[in-house]
Amino acid sequence: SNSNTIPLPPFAFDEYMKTKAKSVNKALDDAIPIQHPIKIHESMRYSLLAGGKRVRPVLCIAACELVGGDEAAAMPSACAMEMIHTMSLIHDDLPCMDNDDLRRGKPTNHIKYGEETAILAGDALLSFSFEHVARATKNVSPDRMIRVIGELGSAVGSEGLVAGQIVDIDSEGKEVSLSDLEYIHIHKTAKLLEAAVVCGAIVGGADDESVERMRKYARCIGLLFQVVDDILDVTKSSEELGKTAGKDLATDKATYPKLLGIDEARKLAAKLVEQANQELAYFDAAKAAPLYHFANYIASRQN
Ligand code: GRG
Repeated sequence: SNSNTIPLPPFAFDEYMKTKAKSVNKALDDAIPIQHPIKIHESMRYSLLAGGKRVRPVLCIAACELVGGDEAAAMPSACAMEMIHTMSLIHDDLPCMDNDDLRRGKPTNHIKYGEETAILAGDALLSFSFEHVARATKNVSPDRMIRVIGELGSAVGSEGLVAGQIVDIDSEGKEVSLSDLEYIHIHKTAKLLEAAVVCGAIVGGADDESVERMRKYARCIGLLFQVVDDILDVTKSSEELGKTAGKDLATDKATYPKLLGIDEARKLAAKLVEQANQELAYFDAAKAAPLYHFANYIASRQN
């Protein structure tokens, strides 16, 4: 699905991801120390430090650096993105939602700590994400900080992740159209990626045009993430099962390959990479290298 019209600028992306993820992990570890009451802080840290890819925080930092800001300015916002992402996973795994026992290769939060603690750990992570952005961000104007808080709130709430989740839950067992599917993914996945990129740009000092370009870029890669996920679901399970129809086609969950066919789904993925690249064309290519590579990384991941 890698049909970029623009050749990727040379850039050591794997190295970049590794280095940035490492400093994010350190900042997350420092942000939430174990303190009284021990149980809730342990539970928050258990899921937060369970080894995700750190896509959202690294995107936040990359957006900040693209417009001339430094890593330190973006780090509290970057951490907030991962706190919110983690809390959404904790709640998504609960028995009343997806009822999952495993996440990132480990028992889910409620399996390890019990449902009451898992719900509270999610709530505490969400609340702390805002507190952390407000208290720990240095050398960014109050005006920009207020915009960041607004972006965060709308990414999470009833026009963001929560909207995506409720529509997803309500569509279970029903016929889902392409536009329903897009709505779910835009809200469940793209909104937080968008907030990560936009908040990074804002704290980095971006002008309005740059912020909006990056917002569009983020929407494309957010949707791309899910289209690729759906394609992998089919191709992986057909390999595993040695069949033409993968597990995805056997369940009643709506996916892009199911609604469009695998070839059209691949074309859509290619189109989204191209659109993302078009938004980046506004910026200096060398400076935007991390974001070009991000789009390519999301498009071409194999699992
Ligand atoms: C936000 C208040 C509030 C409640 C939660 C449960 C819920 C509402 C929303 C569900 C959100 C959800 C689970 C979206 C899916 C997001 C997604 C694409 C997860 C996979 O992300 P990766 O691949 O995972 O970045 P890692 O483990 O690498 O971090």
